[in-house]
Amino acid sequence: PDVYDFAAIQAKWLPVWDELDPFRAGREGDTRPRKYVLDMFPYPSGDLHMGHAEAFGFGDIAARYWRHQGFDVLHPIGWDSFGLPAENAAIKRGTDPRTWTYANIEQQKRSFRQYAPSFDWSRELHTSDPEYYKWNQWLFLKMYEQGIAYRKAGQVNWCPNDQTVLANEQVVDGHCERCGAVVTKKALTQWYFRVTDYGDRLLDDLNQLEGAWPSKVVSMQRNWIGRSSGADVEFEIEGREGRVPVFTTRPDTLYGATFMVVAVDSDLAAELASGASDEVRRRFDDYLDSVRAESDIDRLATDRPKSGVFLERYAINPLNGERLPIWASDYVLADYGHGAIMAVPAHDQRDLDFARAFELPVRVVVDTNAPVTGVIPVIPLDEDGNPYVPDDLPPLDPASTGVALTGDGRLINSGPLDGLSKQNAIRRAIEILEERGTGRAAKNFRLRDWLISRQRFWGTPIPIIHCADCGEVPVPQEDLPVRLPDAAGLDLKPKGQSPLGAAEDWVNVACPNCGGAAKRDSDTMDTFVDSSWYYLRYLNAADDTQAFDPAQAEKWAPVDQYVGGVEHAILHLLYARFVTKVLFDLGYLSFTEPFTSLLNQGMVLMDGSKMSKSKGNLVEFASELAAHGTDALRVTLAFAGPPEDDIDWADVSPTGSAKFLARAWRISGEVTSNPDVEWKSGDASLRRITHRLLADAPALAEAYKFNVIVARLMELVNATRKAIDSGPGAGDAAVREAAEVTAMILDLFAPYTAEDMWQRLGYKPTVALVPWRKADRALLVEESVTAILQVDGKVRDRVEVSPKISADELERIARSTAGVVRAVGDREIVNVIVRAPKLVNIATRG
Ligand code: ANZ
Ligand code: ZN
Repeated sequence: PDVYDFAAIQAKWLPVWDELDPFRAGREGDTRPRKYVLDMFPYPSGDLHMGHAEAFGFGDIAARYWRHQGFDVLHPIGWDSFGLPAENAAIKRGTDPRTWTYANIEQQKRSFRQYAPSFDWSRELHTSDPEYYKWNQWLFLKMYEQGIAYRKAGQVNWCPNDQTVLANEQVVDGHCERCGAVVTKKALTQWYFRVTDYGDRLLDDLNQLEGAWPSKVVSMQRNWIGRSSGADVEFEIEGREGRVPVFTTRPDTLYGATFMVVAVDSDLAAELASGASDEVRRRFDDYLDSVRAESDIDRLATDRPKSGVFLERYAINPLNGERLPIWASDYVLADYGHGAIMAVPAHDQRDLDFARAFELPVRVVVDTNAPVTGVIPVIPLDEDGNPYVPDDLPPLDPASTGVALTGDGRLINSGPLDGLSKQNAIRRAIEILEERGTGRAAKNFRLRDWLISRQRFWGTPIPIIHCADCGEVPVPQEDLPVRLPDAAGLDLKPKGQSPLGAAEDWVNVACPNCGGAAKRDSDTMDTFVDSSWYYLRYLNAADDTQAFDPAQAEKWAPVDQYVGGVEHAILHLLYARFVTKVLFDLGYLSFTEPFTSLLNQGMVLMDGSKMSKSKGNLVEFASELAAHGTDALRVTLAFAGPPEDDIDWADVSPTGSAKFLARAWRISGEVTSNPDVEWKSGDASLRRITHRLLADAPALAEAYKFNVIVARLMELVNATRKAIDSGPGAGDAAVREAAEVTAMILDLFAPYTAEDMWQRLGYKPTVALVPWRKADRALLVEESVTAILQVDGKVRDRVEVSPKISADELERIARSTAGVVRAVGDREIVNVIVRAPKLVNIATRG
């Protein structure tokens, strides 16, 4: 008998595909239109897991789909192979991170081979190869030339466990993203990329991605960039030269400022404290020590008691000349805005909490009880929860209620601003500040510059040489790559300084500028630099003369379909977007967004929770692959639900998928008609099912409704079975047509089975390149009939309806048509006769 043996089929076709090399993109003379389909490249931390199987399965569906649509599809693969896990594993095992990394890559490659994504393997890359990271260094130096890469001293996030700095993005709720340790602050000189210069563009260009990226990702990016608008206001400080700017979103409340707060860990605070009395200085130093250990999240939390030290100094309000006492506190952050604020306790909750804690004055300047045109006033509640009547009420008193008035209202106690609404007062205040030269409109970003230096071994060396005489000297282009030294003999254990600093032969060099003794920068780059532009390297991965070829980028990029996990919703995507804009500005690219559309796949769960070794609920990719085969695994993942949803492995059935595949495959062996059979002679009802799928699948695929396509394939296979067993039989043209279409569409999900079916149907490989069959329009039209609608025997209207319409439905439609409604008027309906689908007659009286 005809037995479906997935292992035999896999073994049969792999070498054939190797031979045919059908997925190589961009061949000389290929005139097909192009698509670039990319999966986020894997990190080689072990073998592939079910998450990879899912994500790469979806990416491959897209790649195969576009090939059937006649596109030359670029679908490359590589490895994101630098990073901490390799280094930590190496430390644990006492080996070279290289050994561990490349062994894992080999393992993953073997698994990918079985899993058969339609990759163009000729473009394989590893970011830890000098051939790749050379171009990270090139990119760094380009940015250095532009002033986009720069070094500065500052308080940085420090992971005491990994003994390395972290970008803000890598601190999650005050903890290290990788190891979970509580992140502290440390004063260090580090390298940064000036992402903040791109804040507006990173934000505004998100509009282009609306609808093509998951809306959740777009809004996460928006929040992360966090643009706020307001004003910079400059304050003089008594007994001090120069003016101090503060950033405020509420310049309208300037008359309500009653004190100033400087970040306790800012330079200004240190300067002001150094001139204060011994007593104040001591209190300030103690306070600063206690604050150092806190995370920013804690510092900004609204629900903790306020703390601070009065510095015995005063600022002068530029609008009304008032003296404002200056306090140092932790609730103002040193690196946001200007690290100092004007405190308006009546209208800002944190300022109010502080004022109440230290008995500072509270002055209301916006009467939020006064109605503002066009704005529905929020009706305030009294202590018993009853609404105040918002008429002729005095403004509320935040000093006693403890609740700041943040809403809209009319300005009071504010000289030239009195009577204005909040928005108008903001505008007017900025005008006044600008007239007097003591402030201006300003905006601020939550986004910080990207801290890119790491004190670890397994990354791209920063191509800078430090010379006592010449300062920072870029490594000349012809000396790139700056290769990593051998790990042997180096102590990779984290100790706060880069292990590279101890590689004497490596670190000591002649200054390229003056020839004197100099040292290499011993830090390595954040691995997010590697992944910020890798999509361009695939275009000519073997080129050793340039990072990427702008002409190839013009042809292929940006990426048409990007697939990957939502865990990269902020960091990776933001950095790739940033670097793309930098390369655009440098003239290398003609587009500014790297990924035109994005699919975030869900997670593979087990019994509703994340799989992990420690929970003992790990479903291993390798064992599932061995048990069910590639095709059943891929069909199972695609059929489980919409790709964005999580898949619970306890709820799915790879055996069910295997049965479906066997059914489809058996049909291909039963077809008795020849390939040149006249389609039109086939059974019309089976043909209709086939052609509806051909017509619907493209829109379904492009909307990522892969599970629906699988369901429709199952329906088609069942209908074909029926046609063979109890219909026109295996020799009918429609049976052959259905089997061929099944094979072609099944290629998206089950490439081995599809290929074998294709051969059994009498064709040569490969089914992957078979053009999508055109749906026959004539088989698609839902036939319709014209129903005649009569009132008292006269034809009053006509409607097009389905031949299968029910009497009730037809009556409902008839009663609502314009012609019938008009004819009935206000007469009483006494009788309705329905002859579906052709006729309705309504009898009236009155
Ligand atoms: C006066 C004021 C009055 C403010 C008022 C708010 C309400 P976002 O929207 O997050 O940008 N601020 C400015 N710099 C700060 C810093 N380094 N640390 C902590 N807070 C800081 O917030 C801007 C507002 O946060 C600014 O506007 C400032 O307080 C405060 F009724 O100025 B505002
Ligand atoms: Zn020098």
